[in-house]
Amino acid sequence: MSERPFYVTTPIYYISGNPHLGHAYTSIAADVLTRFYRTRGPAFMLTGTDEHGQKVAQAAAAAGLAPQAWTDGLVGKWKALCARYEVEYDDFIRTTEERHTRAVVEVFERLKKKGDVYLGKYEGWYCTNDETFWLEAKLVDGRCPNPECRREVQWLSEDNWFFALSKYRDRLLAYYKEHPHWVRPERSYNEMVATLEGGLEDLCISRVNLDWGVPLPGGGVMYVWLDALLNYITALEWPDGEKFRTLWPARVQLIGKEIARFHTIIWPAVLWALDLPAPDLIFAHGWMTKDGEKMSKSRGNVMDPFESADRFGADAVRYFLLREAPFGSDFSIGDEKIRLRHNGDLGNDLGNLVRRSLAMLERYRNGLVPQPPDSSDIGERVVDLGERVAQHLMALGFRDALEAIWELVGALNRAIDERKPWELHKAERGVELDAILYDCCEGLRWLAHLLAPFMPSKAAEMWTQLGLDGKPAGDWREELQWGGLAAGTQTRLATEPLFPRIEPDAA
Ligand code: ME8
Repeated sequence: MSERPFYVTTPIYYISGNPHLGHAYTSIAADVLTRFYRTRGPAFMLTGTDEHGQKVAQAAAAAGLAPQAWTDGLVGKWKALCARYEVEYDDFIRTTEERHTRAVVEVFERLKKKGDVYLGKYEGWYCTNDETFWLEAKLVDGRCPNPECRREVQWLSEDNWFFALSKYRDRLLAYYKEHPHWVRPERSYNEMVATLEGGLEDLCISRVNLDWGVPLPGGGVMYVWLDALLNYITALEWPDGEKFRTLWPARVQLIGKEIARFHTIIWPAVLWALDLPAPDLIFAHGWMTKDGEKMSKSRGNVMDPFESADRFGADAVRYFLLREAPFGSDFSIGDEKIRLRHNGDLGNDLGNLVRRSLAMLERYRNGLVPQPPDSSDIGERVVDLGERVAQHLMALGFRDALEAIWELVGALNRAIDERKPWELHKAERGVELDAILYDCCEGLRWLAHLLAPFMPSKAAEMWTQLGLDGKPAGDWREELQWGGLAAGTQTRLATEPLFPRIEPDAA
């Protein structure tokens, strides 16, 4: 491919506690995209942990630990979350690593040299939970104006460094107008344009009275948000690294919608101040809600992602998260919802299809894939399915992609119900029996390819049951040609169903 490699990032998560399912959501979405793009060429996924700032320092202090000891103790859990959900990142950056802190200081020096950073006095409020500076006029009833937070804020009167953000306002507005798709979904785009039209203040970028952060020449530490945003380039060894040269600008940066302002106003301005291009696309996805509220640690309504994976299987949770709602929308989640989709879409539709297709093949043809029929209705109907699913994925339409894949699941199940292979067998109509059996197996091969980014383990199991070596891989544009499954392939139906039924919680 002539295009540059696909580079996707997730936010780096605050290491102020254990991960919850909301954190898994973004990382899984990034992994699905990366796995898809890897079928077509080189791809690189970055994730990591945001380890500085007051919020992390307070969590460490509450646990009676020094911040570094606290983050060292927790980072394994965050990596384990990725492992549990088979999120195969290419790099995991911690903002306490030297490769990062060194580059952060370099950014500061360059911005200063350029005249985009100046010394001033910050007199105003600070919300530790959101790690955000708020001017007096913005507060709501004297509290953090973020409706999701509304916590008490802290008064700051500090001599700090400022970034000349206001200088970039016109360029930002022009960029938004010229690139109407660079921030998605549209709701976020419109909100950010409105923010820009309302005017921009310069941004305080240091904390002179804190010591948990990247130390700046002359004292104080870098403001945690600027420190954090820079991870997307420090991990690539900006300024001179080969990775940086080949991967930047990122093709997609995934974030939750609550951090859109940092990523779509501050971040591009900082990049421009460094003479770097903005990323191609920032996608601000919706929130997972529980009992009507955003799932978050501070609300105490979190789901433990390790428990969910133990109960439903990591692949089923991955499927649920991306099938339940369009990526830009909020959606509510709960065990019962996951269970119903598991038993329905996965168990009844997909799992049963695998089982009955391969069981009939075993019974009537000793498990050997027959000759492909001269023509296949199903093959003709799905001829462009791979391309359609690819297009949905490129537009981050995960749900649309899965719905398109389920057209094939449905078509195969209906074909079995209508053509009744058991009757064909009884009536010794071998040619017709071979035709439906072949279509089912070939359809399963397609499904394994199409589902591999979403459910890597289950897709690999389907592949093995089909008697194929390795795992489903390769460019769909080549692999998804109807008739690709070789006649004579010895299939191996597993004894266990692919998605064993899960009973309701006894509680
Ligand atoms: O904001 N639904 O870190 P964070 C969907 N360190 N996604 C959710 C979610 C939910 N209920 N809860 C969390 C920070 N997320 C900063 C980011 S980046 C330079 C610095 C996901 O630990 C979602 O991706 O608060 C959200 O943006 C992120 O976790 C916030 O993680």
